[in-house]
Amino acid sequence: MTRSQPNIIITGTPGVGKTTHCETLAENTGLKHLSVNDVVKERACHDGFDEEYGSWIVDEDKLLDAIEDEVKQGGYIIDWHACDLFPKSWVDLVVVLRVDSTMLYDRLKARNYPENKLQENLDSEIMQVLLQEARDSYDEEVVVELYSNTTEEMESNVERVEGWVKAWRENNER
Ligand code: DAT
Repeated sequence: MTRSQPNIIITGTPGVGKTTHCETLAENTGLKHLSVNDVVKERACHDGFDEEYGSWIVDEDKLLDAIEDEVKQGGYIIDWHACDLFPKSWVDLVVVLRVDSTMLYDRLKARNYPENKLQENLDSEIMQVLLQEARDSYDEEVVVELYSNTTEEMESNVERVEGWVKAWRENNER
């Protein structure tokens, strides 16, 4: 099925700036911000809450079923700290946001993350886990790595993705 609007994944370690980017992009492009976290909670796509990590245990099959009909139509910015579960055919662009570890430490500390969760996420960012996951799951030309340390970087990232959306729309006009 061809989409009349593109689907974009914005991924990266928690605290990297996914939500902030998605909200601005949604406002500027008219694409819809799909917070997977909210879907997991609101449509109960989970097997309960993991108290130790303070996060939901996601049922990926349920999640995909819950969003499939909408996402296949196109026009979504998917906001999630994983990307390998989404079928390649759903996705036109994968943006992996990156951040320096000192900056990430401060952001997660400000969110009162417990020490084990904070350390795990710092390790994950340093090891480029999400970037690798994106590169393993999607074609090279679909994956873009962008830094999100400063407001200036965020603004330039948003502009860049907006430019990409504009070009996609021009190339896919029907
Ligand atoms: P995520 O959705 O990836 O967990 P977020 O958008 O909630 O991240 O951002 C976490 C915090 O960091 C939030 O207080 C906003 C701030 N932030 C994110 N990206 C930033 C950037 N590029 N420059 C300055 N602050 C940023």
